[in-house]
Amino acid sequence: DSDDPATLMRWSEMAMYVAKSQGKSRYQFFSEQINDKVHGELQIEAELRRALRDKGSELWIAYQPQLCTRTRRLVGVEALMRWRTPDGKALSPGDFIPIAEKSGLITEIGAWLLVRICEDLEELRRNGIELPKVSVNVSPRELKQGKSVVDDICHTLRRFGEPIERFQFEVTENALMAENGPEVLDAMRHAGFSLAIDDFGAGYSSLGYLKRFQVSALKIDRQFIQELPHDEENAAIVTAVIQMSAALGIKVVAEGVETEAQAEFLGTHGCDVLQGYHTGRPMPPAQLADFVRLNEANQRA
Ligand code: G
Ligand code: G
Ligand code: MN
Repeated sequence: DSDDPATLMRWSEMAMYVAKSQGKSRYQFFSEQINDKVHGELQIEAELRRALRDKGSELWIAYQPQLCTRTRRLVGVEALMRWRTPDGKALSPGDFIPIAEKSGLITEIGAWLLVRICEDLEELRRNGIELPKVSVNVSPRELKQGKSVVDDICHTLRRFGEPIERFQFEVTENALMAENGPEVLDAMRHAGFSLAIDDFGAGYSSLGYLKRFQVSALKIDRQFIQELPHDEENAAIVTAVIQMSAALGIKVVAEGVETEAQAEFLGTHGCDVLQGYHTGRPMPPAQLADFVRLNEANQRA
């Protein structure tokens, strides 16, 4: 692909990285697409690094309400990262989190995220609002740092006077098997945090993990919720997960609830918590304040 030895080396190395990212014992030829992809990712990584340095004015956090299925009272929120670049483009965490994971930048993002959440909670408190619970997504790569990450988290929360019990960490099923995963999750629980399994049913589940890690909540992946109540197989899966969780004393959160029919089905079958566009979209903190006030007023009425 080139007459120049240095370029040839660089491009073969790029091809090697692509091969490695797809598993062991593979080969991969270099192509222009690979060049574009690697350059695109490097550019996003550089911009993300800059955005973090700029005290995160492009980065903000959206909070999605979680409501009690029975009373529709707010029981918590999930913190979801958002990025609006200077040219007005909104990048989804689905696009930049995987890149941040590959480059290790996720560690800095995780630290930034927690501070920003504490600042948002402080601002809400000034407006007379205390959130019951905040769920934070943690990626497998963040667990790789080992138990010291839990000390760092506790340190930040102490600095802001935030109670540990207010925080829940969401991990996907594969995080339980990640390098240092079990130790870090144990340390989180011992420190007083609760754990939720995110996208439950979408990965490789080992039911033994639910017991082993004393999980507090299961979040049923939205692929199972989407076609409720008419899809009989999904209805059976969801009902079974709810029954199993109830027997284990684990709370069930339904993700991606988009219709009242889904909410009703979930209520009838004993699902504890609803999260989705139907009960509340991810929203900036100011809007969340209005949401909480309205929710409280509805509870009194
Ligand atoms: O909000 P959205 O649907 O675009 O999120 C896409 C994915 O990004 C979700 O799976 C969510 O768990 C993940 N995500 C959102 N915010 C964070 C974050 O702050 N840290 C990590 N590790 N993942 C996040
Ligand atoms: O993987 P995780 O559960 O963390 O992803 C949560 C993401 O799901 C959020 O980023 C949010 O944007 C998205 N989401 C939340 N509610 C709904 C919904 O009702 N429908 C769909 N399609 N996506 C949703
Ligand atoms: Mn989540």
